[in-house]
Amino acid sequence: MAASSELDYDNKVQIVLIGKTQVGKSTIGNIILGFHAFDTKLSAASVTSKTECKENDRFGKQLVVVDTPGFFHTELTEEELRNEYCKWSEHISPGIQAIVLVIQAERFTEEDEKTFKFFKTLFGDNLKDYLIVVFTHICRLEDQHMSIDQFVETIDKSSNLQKLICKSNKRYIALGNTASEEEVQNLLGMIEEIKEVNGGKYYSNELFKRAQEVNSNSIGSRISGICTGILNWGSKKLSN
Ligand SMILES: Nc1nc2c(ncn2[C@@H]2O[C@H](COP(=O)(O)OP(=O)(O)O)[C@@H](O)[C@H]2O)c(=O)[nH]1
Ligand SMILES: [Mg+2]
Repeated sequence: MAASSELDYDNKVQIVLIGKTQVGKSTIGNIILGFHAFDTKLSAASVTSKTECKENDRFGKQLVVVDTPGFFHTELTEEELRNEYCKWSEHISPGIQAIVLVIQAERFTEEDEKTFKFFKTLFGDNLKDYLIVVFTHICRLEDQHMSIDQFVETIDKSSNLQKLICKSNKRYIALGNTASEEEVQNLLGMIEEIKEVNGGKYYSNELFKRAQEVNSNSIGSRISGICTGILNWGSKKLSN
């Protein structure tokens, strides 16, 4: 486990990569770390099936990156994925400084909306304070002479993604698989801004645990609502 104390907060950059399968999460992880840390492949199935943590000293910082399996993983159920995502906190303590949501710059589908909603619920309300959206496959935008700002403007205002982007202070960046060191440093600069705004506070294992408790309470209350409904229906039947 990559343990951190208050003392090395400034020197460390600890992040988790999240997003759908095949959008380029592992590729971004490799670009940030500067070596082939995670397997990447164009494949019908997801290549990454386990949450993995790798690190490297670069740009005068100790970079720690957690890569996760993609949402809509072809072989894992939503429940198995949820459990796998929860493992980031086994790799990093006391927390992460940024949550990087990797998205392909393309037209968004219902599947994408479901993905963004899943992550909003998984990380809870605090997600917005630590979120950076990284758009990949930007050659498509370049082909159409479109800037990343113009692309973000086209995203539906009522979508989960647009709401997340607005709430996170519009922290987004375009980073393709051919990104230069300078572009990686721009991303690291964004993480430094998050660190400053959050005043030395991590998205901690504790915050994550609390978000899971809220999730299980809301699932619990939904189940208890269904049970109450069934009981009410049964007692009405009996009294008729
Ligand atoms: N054209 C293009 N291909 C990319 C980009 N990022 C990743 N890829 C390719 O997409 C495939 C899946 O990438 P990977 O990083 O394994 O996706 P993951 O499932 O999200 O981890 C690989 O063949 C990558 O080389 C990008 O920005 N542009
Ligand atoms: Mg991967």
